[in-house]
Amino acid sequence: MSVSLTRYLVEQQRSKGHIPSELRLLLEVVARACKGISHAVNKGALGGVLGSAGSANVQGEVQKKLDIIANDVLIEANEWGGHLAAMASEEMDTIHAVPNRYPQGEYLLLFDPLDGSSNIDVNVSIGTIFSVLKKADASTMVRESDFLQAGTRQVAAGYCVYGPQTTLVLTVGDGVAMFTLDREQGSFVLTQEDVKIPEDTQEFAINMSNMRHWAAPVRRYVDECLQGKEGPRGKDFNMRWVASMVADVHRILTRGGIFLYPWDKREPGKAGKLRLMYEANPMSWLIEQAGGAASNGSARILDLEPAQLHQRVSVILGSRHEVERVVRYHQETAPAA
Ligand code: P6P
Repeated sequence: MSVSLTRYLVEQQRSKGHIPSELRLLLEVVARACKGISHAVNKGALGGVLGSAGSANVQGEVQKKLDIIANDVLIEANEWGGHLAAMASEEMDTIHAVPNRYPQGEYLLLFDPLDGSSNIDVNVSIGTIFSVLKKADASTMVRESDFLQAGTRQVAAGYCVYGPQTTLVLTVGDGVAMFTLDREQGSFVLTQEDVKIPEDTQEFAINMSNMRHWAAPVRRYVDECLQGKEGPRGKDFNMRWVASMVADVHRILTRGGIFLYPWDKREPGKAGKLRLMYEANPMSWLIEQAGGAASNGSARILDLEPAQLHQRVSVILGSRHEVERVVRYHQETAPAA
């Protein structure tokens, strides 16, 4: 008997008391929105959804048509449910408060509606990343500052990867579960629960073209991996880089590995490329819930107190022993306190 996402969430609610009904409803609405995005993505050229939208987002990046479609699908799906106070997206400058014509809820939804956009037109896996927080004070009008909470405050986090399968990966703080979209039934079916990442790995993921810009600890770590059996690690490593965080993280959750998008000296004032609130925090919680680790090189990502909604962060996450090694290398080169 297959277990649907709905049944899994009801059982989580009933047996573990982990998720109130409003949060369960929210997660089911997000999953339904991801189904809609998957449908649009799968149409590709047939749906006239490829290519640039001719606009730029708050990050100054060229928006793809599907970026905007995915954002609109998530906004429209989540506005009326009564479980949200507001939403925040990589594609929107500021928060989107639930319109007054709908009931306001206590949850805050953050998302990167379509991560990995550079891969859309070349038919490589992309995905939606989402994070759920609770509004601290239910009595006040929702503001951007309500979103500025550390990753440890998340009540749910996940992503949906649009690849050979459409797979929803979710945590509500009781481990990580994976649900594969059964297109015949039109529902997400539980295909793995209690996901665990091996503590060691022989596979690293980083954009090697940036090597000359990395800080010394990252350079040392990657150099040692490249030296293989003859080097200090005494084993050979493999390298992967999809340039879709969702795809790289899904591989790591499935078979282990380490993912690095570190600070580099191309723009020294920028902490990193990836965004803390709707990329690094949800992915870091999933990785930790699966037994891995996630650091910015000197601190646990989930402990970082955000100052801005779209702030960036250096990301090193995956198999625990490998992340700890990279952090150790940073500590060994950190200026004496
Ligand atoms: P680069 C996609 O644009 C993204 O935000 C992540 O999904 C991905 O890991 C990274 O950027 C890829 O960056 O510089 O290798 O293209």
